[in-house]
Amino acid sequence: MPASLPNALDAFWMPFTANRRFKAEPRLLARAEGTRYYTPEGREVLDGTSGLWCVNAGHTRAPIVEAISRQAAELDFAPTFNLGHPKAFELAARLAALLPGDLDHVFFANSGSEAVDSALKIALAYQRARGKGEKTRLIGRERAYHGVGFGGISVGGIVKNRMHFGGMLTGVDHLPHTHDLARNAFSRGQPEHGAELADALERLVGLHDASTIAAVIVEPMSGSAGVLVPPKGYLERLRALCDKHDILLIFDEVITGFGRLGAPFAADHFGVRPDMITFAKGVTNAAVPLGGVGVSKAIYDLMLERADSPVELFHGYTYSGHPLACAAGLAALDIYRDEDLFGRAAALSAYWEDAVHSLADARHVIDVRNLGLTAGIELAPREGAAGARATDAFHACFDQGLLVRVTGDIIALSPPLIVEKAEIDRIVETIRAILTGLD
Ligand code: PXG
Repeated sequence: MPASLPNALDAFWMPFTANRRFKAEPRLLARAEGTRYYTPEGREVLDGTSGLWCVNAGHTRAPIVEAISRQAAELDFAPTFNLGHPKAFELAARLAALLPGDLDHVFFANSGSEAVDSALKIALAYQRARGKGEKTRLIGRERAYHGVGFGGISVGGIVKNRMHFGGMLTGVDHLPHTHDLARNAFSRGQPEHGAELADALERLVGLHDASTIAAVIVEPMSGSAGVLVPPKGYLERLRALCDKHDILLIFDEVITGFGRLGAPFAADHFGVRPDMITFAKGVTNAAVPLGGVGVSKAIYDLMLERADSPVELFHGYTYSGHPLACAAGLAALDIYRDEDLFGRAAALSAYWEDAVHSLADARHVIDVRNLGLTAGIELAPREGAAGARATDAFHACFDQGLLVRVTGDIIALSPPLIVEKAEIDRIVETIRAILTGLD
């Protein structure tokens, strides 16, 4: 390429990417079907991560493709501010039926980040509407990922996602994370130790007083931080403390929703009921961006009754309930139901657990953890070069035809729920061989 011409990849400032490195050595995906991606040269790559934890039913599923295309021809856009179109109501009703307990109402956004900011704002507006307007503090957790909006990074706990962006929201505090290699390494499913970490909420209540705290938000299982599985009893304790102190509990289920743990939501898997659930990703099988918040009947009813103006919530997006997203969501929910994909994930999870734990003695591995169809394989970091070993593993896997995610020195796996046992074997064998050959 002549020096005067810009690199054809130059204009796109890629998110969360080392742009120089990528553009010098690009890895492109051109096509996908089922559990496979294909590069522009036609090379096959097994998708070990459901894209970014989102293509739960596998890629380019025909009913979703057809639903989107029919919808685009019939009604491309309709406002949902004081108007509506049938599929937004239909999808909200289907989601309300799928969401646990009394989470009977759905607010639509377009991404997980917007879902999180929406849930935080609903929490604040709810406390104010019930006459507790001094309850404004939001409590997150170390190592949490709640997207990249200012609300999400404020309650989030991934240092690099926060440290460059100033003071963020005021009145935010954090619980400690639950990752404890010394006590819990190589746990199968939920680790034994750490339920007492939830008691840190008592300390925060002691520090700030419950009368100032609106809500606690946690990922029931942290995905982005590298599959951090909650210790046995931890979420139950957090729920009990929130009840004791009249604090809302929000589960961020952007990753854990739609079958990832072998149940519709992590709240079902753990048997713990939050007051709100944020979702995105798998709701449309990632074919069209969509996010949202499942809201309890108690919150919704009170807001409608007590709000100080006819519009109860001064919040929403041009594309809240976009017709294409709703059509894709309805088709995705049909596939999940008709193919019993959440049940399939539950049935496969024992095979998955055995397979990933067979890597316990692979080179560099210092922890293996799993839940549902997720796994984290933690590697010993290279001396003075945190993250470098896992990044090399990511590149080697891709070149060997396997897509994985890495964060720090952790390889994160979350295959589509349609994955076959032979594909699970291939994922594990590829990783073992690559780790054996890696410095
Ligand atoms: N909450 C959680 C729990 C998430 O995992 C978001 C919110 C934000 O969603 P949006 O749609 O705004 O990106 C997420 C997103 C990774 C990875 O590699 C994870 C996410 C996004 C991109 C990469 O682990 N999770």
